Amino acid sequence: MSLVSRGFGRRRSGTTDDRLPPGQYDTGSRFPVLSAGPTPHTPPARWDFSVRGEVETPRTWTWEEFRALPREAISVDIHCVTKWSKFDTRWEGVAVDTLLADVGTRTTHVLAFCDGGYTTNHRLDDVTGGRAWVVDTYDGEPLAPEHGGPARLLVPHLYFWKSAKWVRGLMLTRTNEPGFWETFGYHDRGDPWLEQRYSGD
Ligand SMILES: Nc1nc2c(c(=O)[nH]1)N[C@H]1C(S)=C(S)[C@@H](COP(=O)(O)O)O[C@H]1N2
Ligand SMILES: [Mo]
Repeated sequence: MSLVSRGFGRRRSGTTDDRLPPGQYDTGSRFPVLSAGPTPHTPPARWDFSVRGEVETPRTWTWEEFRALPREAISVDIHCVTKWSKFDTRWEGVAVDTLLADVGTRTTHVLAFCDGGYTTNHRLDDVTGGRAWVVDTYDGEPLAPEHGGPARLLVPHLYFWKSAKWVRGLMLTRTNEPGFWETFGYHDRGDPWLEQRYSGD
């Protein structure tokens, strides 16, 4: 398992302030829960993960098949648009690069879909190149349901609403299709370092 660690150089060279994007504060050991609806509880036997849409070969993995894919450990800072940031969060899961490796696509956008109906959109280049994962483990333990278990998307370089909880698949799309919060006026991309909170920022 390879380890991806972001922010390490910044931590050594200065204070944690260097790691706080504009307008954010450090929430410390707390891990707030933000959910737009009730927490779904999908047992592993009824869970699968699909890549579909604008692909040559759609793929679906059962829970067991997903767990057998090459895994990575990730240690990253996360940033919520409600202004809390949390440093050095530790996750394990499968890189989106791995999930897209064999499907064949020439498209540019993706919509993550979830149990409960939540969606969020991404540019394909924001979830490839070692920048996004589907994670099932937090701090060495199975991901808790309120934090998105059995599995959630992790896209730590964008605001945390882009990290869809209870994710069940990726729909590759020809055009940009705004997701749940993006439809309600949040920014299409959500880069915390550019403070892209709302559409127009
Ligand atoms: N399916 C789903 N994913 C979601 C959400 C949600 O309501 N439903 N909320 C988003 C928002 S706004 C944030 S800040 C993070 C919160 O993740 P956490 O509850 O693990 O802190 O999940 C994101 N992913
Ligand atoms: Mo959020």
